Amino acid sequence: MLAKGPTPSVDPAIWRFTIHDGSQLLAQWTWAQFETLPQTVWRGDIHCVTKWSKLDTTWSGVTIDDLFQSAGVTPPSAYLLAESHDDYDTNLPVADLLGGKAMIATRFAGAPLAAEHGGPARLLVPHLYFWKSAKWIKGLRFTARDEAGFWEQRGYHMYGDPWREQRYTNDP
Ligand SMILES: Nc1nc2c(c(=O)[nH]1)N[C@H]1C(S)=C(S)[C@@H](COP(=O)(O)O)O[C@H]1N2
Ligand SMILES: [Mo]
Repeated sequence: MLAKGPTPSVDPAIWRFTIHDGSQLLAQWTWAQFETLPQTVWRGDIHCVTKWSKLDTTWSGVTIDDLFQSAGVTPPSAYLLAESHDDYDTNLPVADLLGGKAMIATRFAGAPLAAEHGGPARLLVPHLYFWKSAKWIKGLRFTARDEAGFWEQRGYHMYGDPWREQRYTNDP
């Protein structure tokens, strides 16, 4: 799929990253605070839902484990929505973001993440289809149930496992 809309420009001076449980704010960081969090490098392949894969990419940023740990957040539910500055969102099981499987990426191939690819910060969940990797991310919101995000409300799969080719809502 294409981008939902034009590339938003997100100024690090006013950038905030938040974690909510429903409407309740659990934690927030400014860009300067976020940059002091532990940095992890991830190298591997990513898969778009349409056809392409990009092999051997290198990203760095903050793992969701480190993010929750630095905020003292224990997940209050099993699902969340990743929310973005272009009003995009996408749903994920919390378990799929833990154990080093996902990060808030701020660098690609060693350079600051380009705005076109979600800079200054995007979610990276490489084991799921790439629409789950929300660009221009502004926060994570725990939800009591698995709530459909932007593409999931428009016919795409709630989970999106590329190995099982879970593209559309009713794909097994
Ligand atoms: N905020 C936001 N994130 C998004 C999208 C979007 O439209 N808005 N598109 C998704 C889709 S469909 C894909 S394939 C990837 C594309 O990432 P790329 O532009 O870095 O290749 O971003 C995903 N994340
Ligand atoms: Mo896509």
